[in-house]
Amino acid sequence: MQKVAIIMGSKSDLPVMQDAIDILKEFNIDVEVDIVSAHRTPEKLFDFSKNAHTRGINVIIAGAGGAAHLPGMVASLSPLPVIGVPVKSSNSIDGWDSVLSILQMPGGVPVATVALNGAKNAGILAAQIIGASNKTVLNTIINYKEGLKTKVIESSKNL
Ligand code: RP5
Repeated sequence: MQKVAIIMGSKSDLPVMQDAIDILKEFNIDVEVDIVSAHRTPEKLFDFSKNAHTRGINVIIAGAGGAAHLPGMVASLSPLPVIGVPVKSSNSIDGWDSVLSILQMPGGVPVATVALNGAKNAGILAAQIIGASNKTVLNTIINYKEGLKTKVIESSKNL
């Protein structure tokens, strides 16, 4: 069973990160959810990042706000693909701080950064990464995209 770990810097990120949990559950992909703070629990961050791939995790989604170091630090320690979700949090000036903290990674340490509060897309991207080597998940994504197309076509009929 393929598994995605969804971590966030604070419980206050959960309302945003819930979108990633929901879409992955809709896709029948196993998720594990935890709070891991780069600044407040650095030892937990280290343990999580060093061991995630040995525990059957395939993709990591990491969300944080403000001085959002969590996704980048996880990516520096883990061999797994890391998707970063910039969160517009209470300590974020306008969201740009979170976006740029996650986006502007140095060469060699990629973080696939989604839009501000874009946890749903993070979940879909995680599923697509798994779907590249899993036919069942790939078919789920194909059906999901067909559904998006159908919705647009239907909505244009009702104008
Ligand atoms: C970040 O600080 C967290 O990811 C969160 O987005 C933000 C605020 O955290 P709390 O003060 O609400 O715990 O590290």
